[in-house]
Amino acid sequence: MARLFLISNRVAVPGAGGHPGGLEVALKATLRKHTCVWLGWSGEVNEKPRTRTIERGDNSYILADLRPEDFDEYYNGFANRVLWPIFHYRLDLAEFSRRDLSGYLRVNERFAEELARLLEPDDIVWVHDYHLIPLAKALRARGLNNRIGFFLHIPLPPPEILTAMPNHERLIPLLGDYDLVGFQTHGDAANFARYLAKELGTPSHISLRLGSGDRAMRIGTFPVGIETREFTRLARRAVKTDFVRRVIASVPGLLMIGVDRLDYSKGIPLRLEAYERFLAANPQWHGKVTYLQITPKSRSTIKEYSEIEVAVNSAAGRINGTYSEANWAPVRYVNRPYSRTALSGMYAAARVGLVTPMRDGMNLVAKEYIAAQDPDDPGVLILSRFAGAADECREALLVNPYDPDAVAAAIARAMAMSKSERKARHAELYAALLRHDISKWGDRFLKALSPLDKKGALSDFISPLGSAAVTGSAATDPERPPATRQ
Ligand code: GDG
Repeated sequence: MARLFLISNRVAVPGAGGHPGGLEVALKATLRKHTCVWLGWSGEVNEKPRTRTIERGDNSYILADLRPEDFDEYYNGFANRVLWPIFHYRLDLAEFSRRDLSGYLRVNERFAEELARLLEPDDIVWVHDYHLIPLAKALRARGLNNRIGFFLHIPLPPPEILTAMPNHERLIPLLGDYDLVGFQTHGDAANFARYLAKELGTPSHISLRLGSGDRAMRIGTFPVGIETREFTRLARRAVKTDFVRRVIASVPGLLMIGVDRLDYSKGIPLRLEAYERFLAANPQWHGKVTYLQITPKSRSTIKEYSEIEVAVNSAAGRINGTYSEANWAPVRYVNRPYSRTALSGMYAAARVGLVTPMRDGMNLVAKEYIAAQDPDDPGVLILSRFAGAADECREALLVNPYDPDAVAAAIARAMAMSKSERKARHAELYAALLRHDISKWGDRFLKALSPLDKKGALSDFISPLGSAAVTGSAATDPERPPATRQ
């Protein structure tokens, strides 16, 4: 029977602990349904790298160590200090001295080598995220003709930004060796098609042929979702636990919640500034609202990440210093992770969910917040229009995260919103979540990747690019705000 090979930078082995992340959540259902082999970096750095295999049920997890220079050049270097900032539209944070691709390509070769030893001709390969763009090329060079798909979890910027990336002309066209390249939103997919049209002169068409030979690379849109109903059930149980009851009892008035990895893309400093402006403009809410920001640290060895840590600490301290009373602090800033159950209960207890990334591929926290709400008395989601989730969550209060006054106004509006409006918005949001439930996500991608799928049978999955993608017309403009009632 064909196996499914999942390849990503990090591998989440069940029961092994580790940092929470969107990828783990996204792949859960796929791992349950298929016989999978999940290969990636073990998280360990060794002069003499080892490769270990762990078996869990029907699935195998292959964990490869990195050499110190690989860690430095591939992970800390090209992936996190060039690709991550530029794909999140932050040319100002990209380290152009890290332009050297060699370490990045070397690790991709290493993963390809491990895979080539294991793959049977009918196995399917599904590669995840920006760390592994060249993997298909490295596999094809070893003579492998398996179906290979790629999914980008983070945004893809327009060619005007992407072409400022060092070595983009060597890297981005390598996606042409995949059979299917998937994105979170139509905007990201349209950006890719525009890049190909501009840089390679490829006709912008739903089925693109890149490189030589007869392999057709296709582009599709596959918005990542969550296990909606399961998360709703989890939250319903969690609000009754002692832990969540104690959190609720300790908060005077209403709770507002933010949950993000400590990452500059998530917009935490400007979000705090918006809250500060809300407090300044709305003294009637003093003592009656508490903002709980849960922020597990990530990538703390990178300078930009330690800088953001300092900025967030100082903003939270400043707000509390200015507005706290003996019996109330406006901000609770927590730097540690919580269990998924505890998180779901805290989402459920919060009247407002504040999700304001400057740019985000999708953002699962927004979806989890919606799923956790009690439909008879739901909270309000404030969501950045620059999160992929904004395409689906049109009944959230959509905000521009660069404009703290607008976010402050949205907080005031959310706090005062009538129950009937909250219920109406929540019902629409919940229906949108079910339409893109994660239980269907892996199936949709794998069906589109399957060799049985003839060209034209893919219309469900393929973004409506057409020639509009080349001209950047309003029909595919990624910046075009979705319709909203706000
Ligand atoms: C990438 C893309 C895309 C967070 N803190 C804790 C915790 N989390 C969980 C959340 C959520 C996940 O981590 C974070 O997912 P996001 O989607 O918000 O963000 P990234 O990690 O940046 O993920 C993103 C995603 O991939 C999937 O495609 O949506 O745009 O950047 O599930 O709940 N989980 C636990 N404790 C915490 O303290 N247990």
